[in-house]
Amino acid sequence: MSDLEEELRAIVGTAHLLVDPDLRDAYETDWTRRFTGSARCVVRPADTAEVAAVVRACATAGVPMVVQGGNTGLVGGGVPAGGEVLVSLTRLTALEPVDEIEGQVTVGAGVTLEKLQAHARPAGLDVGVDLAARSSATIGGMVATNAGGIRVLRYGSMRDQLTGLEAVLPDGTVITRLAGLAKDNTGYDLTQLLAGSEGTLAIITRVRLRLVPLLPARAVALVAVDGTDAALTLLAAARGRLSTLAAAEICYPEGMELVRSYGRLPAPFDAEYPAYVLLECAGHTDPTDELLDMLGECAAVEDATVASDVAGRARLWAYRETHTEAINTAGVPTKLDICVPLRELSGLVAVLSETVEAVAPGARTILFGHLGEGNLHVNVLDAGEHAEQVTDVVLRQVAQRRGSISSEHGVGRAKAEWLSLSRSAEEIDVLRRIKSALDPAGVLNPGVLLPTPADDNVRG
Ligand code: 2HG
Ligand code: ZN
Repeated sequence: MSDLEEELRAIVGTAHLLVDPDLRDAYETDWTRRFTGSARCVVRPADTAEVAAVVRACATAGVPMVVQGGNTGLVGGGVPAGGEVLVSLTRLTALEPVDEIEGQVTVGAGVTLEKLQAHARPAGLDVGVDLAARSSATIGGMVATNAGGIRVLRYGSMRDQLTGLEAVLPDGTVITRLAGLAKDNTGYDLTQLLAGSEGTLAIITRVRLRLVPLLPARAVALVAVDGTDAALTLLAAARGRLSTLAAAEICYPEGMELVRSYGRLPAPFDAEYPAYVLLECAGHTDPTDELLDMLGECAAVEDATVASDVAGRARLWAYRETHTEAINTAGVPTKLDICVPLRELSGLVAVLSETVEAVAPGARTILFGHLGEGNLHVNVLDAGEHAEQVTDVVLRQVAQRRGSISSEHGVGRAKAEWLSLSRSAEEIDVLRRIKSALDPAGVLNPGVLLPTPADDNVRG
């Protein structure tokens, strides 16, 4: 074992330094199987002090690190490119008591979203962000990637829940800002700077979040519509009429078919429709009537099925939430996560399949996502060796429509080369200056988020 490994072992203990390839394996490939690389070793610190000691040891040895939470990321930002020390944060699972006066909670970076939800709910509070990977996604990773999910329409994304954090800088310095003050104008907001920085500026070890009221009365509608324009008409009606609107999601027949055969689910309607919208309402009192009234009056509704009980709601959500698993079972997808202004959504959807097929004949394009934000998950199966061209042509369609090449999954390694489609040269220069101010030696997550300088104009 080398000096660095000996030092890391002294910090975390033998059981938490994984050098053997068999033990490293689960950390080295993302769960879509698209990104894989071999780490020098995996190190699993237990708390902030151990993370700081690990970072100091690696920085002194000049060895780069890649940071990983629940390994549910979809852009390759948490798996090694090759030769890094992989710092896994899943042992940072401390859960402090819910602060019911402030309506906030402080948790370790490795706590899963599901565990935090279970922790907050007995106090009548809930986490404002929710997403399908809740059982594995960790709070630290969700902050580092500014995760979005199915409730952004109501509560915003992860950065909007954040009131403070603790993090280890690339030289091992610890910054702690966990008082969770509602008002605090004392200069640059370091907490917000680290949200969405994808492990390139610091390692987040603890997080303080504001919680939202737990809303026990819910109603879900799966609505058949005539296409994307009709879905937007329904969204506008839902926004205008439903004071309790909590989610507005969209999917299309190709995805519906995959999901149905994967989960052996019955057809939700007697006929197939060009698009499906899932609406959820949530309140302290039953929102079902409000939802039914709106659906009854909206001309865009072709057919609808509504459920207010727990099992019925889960049954309807399954049509939307199992898309990722169903697609993964069908192959290794090329995944793109984009958003465009809502007025551009229909035009984009109309050209996506043909855009993909022009560079990857026979590829299958599956679309679904978060209608409220114009956020589509473009999943392409059977792109074969054309995955890169698929990424390029789709992201250019998005950029032409003033959209974002990464709506909620982050840039990671997957989109770094295309960053200039969404950010100006001046902005990228500022991002680089921030990175080199905090991480001059480039030891944290190299190759993630920022393109290597030579690539700047490759895709621009
Ligand atoms: C979702 O909305 C996730 O379900 C995953 O963001 C999206 O698998 C995907 O492309
Ligand atoms: Zn999503």
